[in-house]
Amino acid sequence: MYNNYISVCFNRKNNIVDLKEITSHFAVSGDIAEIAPLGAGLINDTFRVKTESSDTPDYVLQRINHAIFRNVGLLQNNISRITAHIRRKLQERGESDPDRKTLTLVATHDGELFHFDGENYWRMTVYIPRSKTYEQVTPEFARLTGAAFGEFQYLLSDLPGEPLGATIPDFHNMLFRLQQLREAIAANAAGRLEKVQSIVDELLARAEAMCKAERLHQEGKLPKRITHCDTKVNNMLFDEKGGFLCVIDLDTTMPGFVLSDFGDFIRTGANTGAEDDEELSRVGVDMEIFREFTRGYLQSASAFLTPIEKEHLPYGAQLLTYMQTVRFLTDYLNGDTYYKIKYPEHNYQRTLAQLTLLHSIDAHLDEMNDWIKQLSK
Ligand code: GN1
Ligand code: MG
Repeated sequence: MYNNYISVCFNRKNNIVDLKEITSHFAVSGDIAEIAPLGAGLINDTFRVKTESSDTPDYVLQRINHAIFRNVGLLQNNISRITAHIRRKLQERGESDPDRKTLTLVATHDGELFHFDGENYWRMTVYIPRSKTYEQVTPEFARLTGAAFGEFQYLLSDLPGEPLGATIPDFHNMLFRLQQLREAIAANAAGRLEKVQSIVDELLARAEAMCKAERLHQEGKLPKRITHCDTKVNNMLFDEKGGFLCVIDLDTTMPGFVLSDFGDFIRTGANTGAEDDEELSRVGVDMEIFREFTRGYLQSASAFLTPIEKEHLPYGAQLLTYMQTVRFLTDYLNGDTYYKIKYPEHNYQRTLAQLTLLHSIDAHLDEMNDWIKQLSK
């Protein structure tokens, strides 16, 4: 619920929030011309803050969903360390335009990484000029994106200091996500269980197989590295010529399996339909995108991936699509308490669309495995 012209939005209690007033707490340059909603994230609320002059940058203002990111200090501290480290490494290697290749946080006048208005937490970054996001990519973009994600993981592999804290504990832990589903089934809070019983049965029948990554980790066979954990295609910025700029939405960058980042890109970027497509016949895995993303990813990540990680990449595509199906279904059963929805049955439609994609990935699994073997020769 936004009003573009007078730069206000509503908080959860339906009180008006003056976005210009919020912006005034941050150390921005220039006069504010306009504040308008930006992007299609399902968790935080994002706005573009335009300034009057072309000599001053525009900014991105975000209200952090604090019900989900409970420790905002830890969250912002992680992002500050990640972006500073990436910038330093890009500068060391003589990168020409480091300011467009990583995010720049804007502090408050008191030097804090976020502003608390008594109810909501806000943060700001510099808007990267002439950047674009996409919901779907071409094979060429997919290859660049794959290489960029391998690079992102590589750049963060020597982050100094303490390991990054988990901004959402157990975020991609399949055992935990299944436990949440089982709790949602038991509570049946929204009275929707009957409608989705056959999906529930199908998902639970695959539960054990889908916890393989956690098992491999417990056996010491699958490492945790710093991963982005939300590699949706719309979490990447491209320049006006289609070159890759940088990875955004760093909220969930924390220790995890590389399978997460690989799998979540395939789930979103290699889907011929939308994540919530109402026409299920449009949904399926685009193998050309899969092949090009994998080619790019292995170009930059082969150097550090173990054979077990490489071999399980197609499994990662299944796992992340399965996990997202479980998460949308859980939210549907709980009565839509987590993801923003646009209509009452939205989480149901998302569940169906993700399940359809999962079936398509299942059908292409052998082909995916063959491709990885071919690239690894
Ligand atoms: C959320 O914030 P956004 O829209 O980029 C979610 C991801 C899900 C995704 C599904 C913190 O990402 O985990 O995969 O929606 N982020 C969080 O589209 O839960
Ligand atoms: Mg996002």
